Amino acid sequence: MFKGVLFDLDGVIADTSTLHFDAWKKLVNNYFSAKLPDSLEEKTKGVSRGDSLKVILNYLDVSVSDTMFQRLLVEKNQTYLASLENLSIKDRLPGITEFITELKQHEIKLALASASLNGPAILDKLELRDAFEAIADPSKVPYGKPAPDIFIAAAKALELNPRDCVGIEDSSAGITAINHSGAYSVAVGTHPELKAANMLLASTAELNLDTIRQAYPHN
Ligand code: G16
Ligand code: MG
Repeated sequence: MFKGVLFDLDGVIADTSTLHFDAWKKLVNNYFSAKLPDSLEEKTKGVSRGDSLKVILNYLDVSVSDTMFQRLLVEKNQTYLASLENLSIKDRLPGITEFITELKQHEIKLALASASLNGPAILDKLELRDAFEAIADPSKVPYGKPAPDIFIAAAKALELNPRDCVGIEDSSAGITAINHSGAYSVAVGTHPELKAANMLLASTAELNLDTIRQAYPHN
């Protein structure tokens, strides 16, 4: 049986992933009078703020000065934070409250493995901060997702080997990261690239201890 669960945040715990892309779309409209295709959303999911901006500038085929790059990051975050203003317990994704309760009842430890620098503030708004034994700091790991660093850091913060942990993700970058960390990967969503996960669930509503326990290979 696994001893820890390493949670992604946006798109797994909180209904915030479209808010990120909405903020990018607004930024690109304001600064470049351009529209981003929906297909770009998957390429920015789970990817750090700076790496997401690189993906977007590459798509637009524009280069900007370092000063402008920083300004764009600040402005995107301001838009994103404004959209979080009314975030509350109601924005926990379906099944998350029940799943976390089940994990706690079985004394399974929880860690956050999000790329978001806003992770702790979002957990506060969702009233979930106390449920987590550890929050891995994305600013302290050398490489972001799809590198495994944040999942390795999250397992370490729980004093566990990644092999004894399950990682849960909604992005293909995140599934690659979990797979390379050594943890057992569970994807939630329907994007074809999520098929690289050890277990694929259509949505967070399907997360439950028994389903994962039965498939987990190191029992
Ligand atoms: C999230 C989102 C990404 C976002 C990243 C950084 O990752 O999926 O779209 O770019 O965090 O967020 P912030 O700008 O708030 O630091 P995750 O890992 O929680 O899915
Ligand atoms: Mg995510």
